[in-house]
Amino acid sequence: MTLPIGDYRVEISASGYINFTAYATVNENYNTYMETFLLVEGADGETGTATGQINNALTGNGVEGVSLSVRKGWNNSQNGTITPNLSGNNYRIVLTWGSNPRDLDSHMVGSLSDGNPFHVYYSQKSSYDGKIQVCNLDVDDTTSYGPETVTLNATTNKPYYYYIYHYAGSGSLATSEAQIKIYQGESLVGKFNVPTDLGNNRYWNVFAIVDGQIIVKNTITSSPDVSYVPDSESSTMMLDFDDTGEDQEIYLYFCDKNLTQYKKILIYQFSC
Ligand SMILES: [Ca+2]
Repeated sequence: MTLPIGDYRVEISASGYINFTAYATVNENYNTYMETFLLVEGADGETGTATGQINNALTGNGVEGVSLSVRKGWNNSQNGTITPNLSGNNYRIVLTWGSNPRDLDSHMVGSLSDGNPFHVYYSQKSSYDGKIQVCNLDVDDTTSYGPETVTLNATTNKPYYYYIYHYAGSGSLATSEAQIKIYQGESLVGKFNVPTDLGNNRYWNVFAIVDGQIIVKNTITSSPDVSYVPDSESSTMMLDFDDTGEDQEIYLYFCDKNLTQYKKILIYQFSC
């Protein structure tokens, strides 16, 4: 659904199940995908259980001394991960999922400064741009839950495509409860939950990072899509004037050759 920008509280209820409250933030020009909610049979006031382990996203090992907040009325067996802070403009992408399928694989495809491609995944765990490690698969988990972590040090302004492949195990991406978090520096800059209504193909094309922007794709296909960000030769720019609110704004749009917008930058804002 389309909603005005803001923070939302979502009340979920069904006959015979414990009510549940979730929270979501809707940002400008950004699709917010909420996680799949598993309602618990029973009535409000009953108790549930909380189990799980908190792992380091770089090593997959358990972490001690963690404080944990628990949500009321939720029968939760989800494991968690925490990730050490990054400096600069590096990105860390952390994949977690449920028990089945047992093995999801993260892939990162991009270009080096000399124009040659690179592809980091379980059988090519790192790639170098000269002496700079541009991409590294820090952890490859093959036995459910994750975390599986990719670190990217973007050395060009060309697109870096991130996608997931259902490598082995029963079930499908749609039933995997897969979730991806993107960290830039010390900030969580993106969170995605796997779509549950886009079929049973094995590739989840999640997003691309290009020139500091996250371009969301979020499709499930029979082969990876690593071409949805238009290259600079076929793109164009347009200026647009927005006077619909109290303030007036001038935006610069980047568009592909079909004039489909993929990036929008606020150039100037003023009040009359
Ligand atoms: Ca894996």
